[in-house]
Amino acid sequence: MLRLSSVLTTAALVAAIAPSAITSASADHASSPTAASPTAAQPRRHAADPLVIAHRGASGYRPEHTLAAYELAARMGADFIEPDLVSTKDGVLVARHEPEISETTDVADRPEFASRRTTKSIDGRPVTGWFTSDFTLAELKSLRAKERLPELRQESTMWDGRFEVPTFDEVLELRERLTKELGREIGVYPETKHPTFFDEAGLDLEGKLAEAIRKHHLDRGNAPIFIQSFELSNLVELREELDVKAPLVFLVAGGAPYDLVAKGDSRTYRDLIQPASLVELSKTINGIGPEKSLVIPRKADGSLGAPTSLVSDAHAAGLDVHPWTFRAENVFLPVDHRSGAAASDFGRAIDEQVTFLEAGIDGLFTDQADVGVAARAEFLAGR
Ligand SMILES: [Ca+2]
Ligand SMILES: [Ca+2]
Repeated sequence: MLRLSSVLTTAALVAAIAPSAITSASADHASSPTAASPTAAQPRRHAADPLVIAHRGASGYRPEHTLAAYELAARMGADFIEPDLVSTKDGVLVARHEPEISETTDVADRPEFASRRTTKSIDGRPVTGWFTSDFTLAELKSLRAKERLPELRQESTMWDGRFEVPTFDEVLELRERLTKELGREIGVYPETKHPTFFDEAGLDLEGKLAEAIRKHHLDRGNAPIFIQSFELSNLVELREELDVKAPLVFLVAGGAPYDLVAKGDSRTYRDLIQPASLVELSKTINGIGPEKSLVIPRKADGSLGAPTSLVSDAHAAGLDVHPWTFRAENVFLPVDHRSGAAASDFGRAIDEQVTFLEAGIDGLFTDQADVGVAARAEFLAGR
């Protein structure tokens, strides 16, 4: 049966959650009008221990978005593995951080693909390189992954040239195998990358994603999955048009979602995380994934500051908060958490993460799953 909401265009639905449409900003999710909406998100599954989400796999130790990186993260104790999803030319979802793949594969060294180098506009910016949308799956499978940050993560370069670009299906099969073997649920946290770019290329991500998670029995509100996006329209599309039941997470950074920019909608991420907007968003989404400085900013001197109201604002709207990205190397840490002389040396990352966990976050994205697991254990022991 066609749902009433599905006859609305995505644009109309996104417009419907404009701040001007908000009539109630009640902090009490259970009694707010949003809770009665047929499209309201499920009550927040709180009280559970915070989640350790392996950002691009154990990407601090292995080339990112490889089955080896995901598997190592699960064995280190991560609850979720995080594939970023892009499309091949023949419409297969594969795991890469960007459509452009010269940073994370050996494509630039392959003479047979030299002529594929080109420039495309991604989110309004020109990008030059090789794009998954110009390669069939068979062609992509002939490439090998490499470490994205070789100077910072020299040990990981030992694995260059050894792993394929995995399909989303292969990631979901790995999840099932590891769940059985480890005797605990390994969740999957797929991100749709640049949905507007792929729509314009005629390679829709959302239908394929919905199909894959249904095939793998993950399209339930309580399934071990979160679907994330920096764009808003495609989350609305997943919920309203594709009737996806799996939890949805809206990623938040600086600037503005590109789907809104492309439509001439002037709202920024900052507008969208105001308390009233979060309540309205909770009709569609189950959580937010903010850049971590939106939860605890750094002071002018680069040291860690005091928490903002974002966690309590999101919790008041019934939304989980999963900030990113926690990395152990000094170069990524607040200056008062650094240790050792080199940018690549590990600093006091456990302390940083415990401080964020004490601020009430519901999970964290980390490149070093073992560090996240240690921080969570310390936090839980002290709670
Ligand atoms: Ca991601
Ligand atoms: Ca789409």
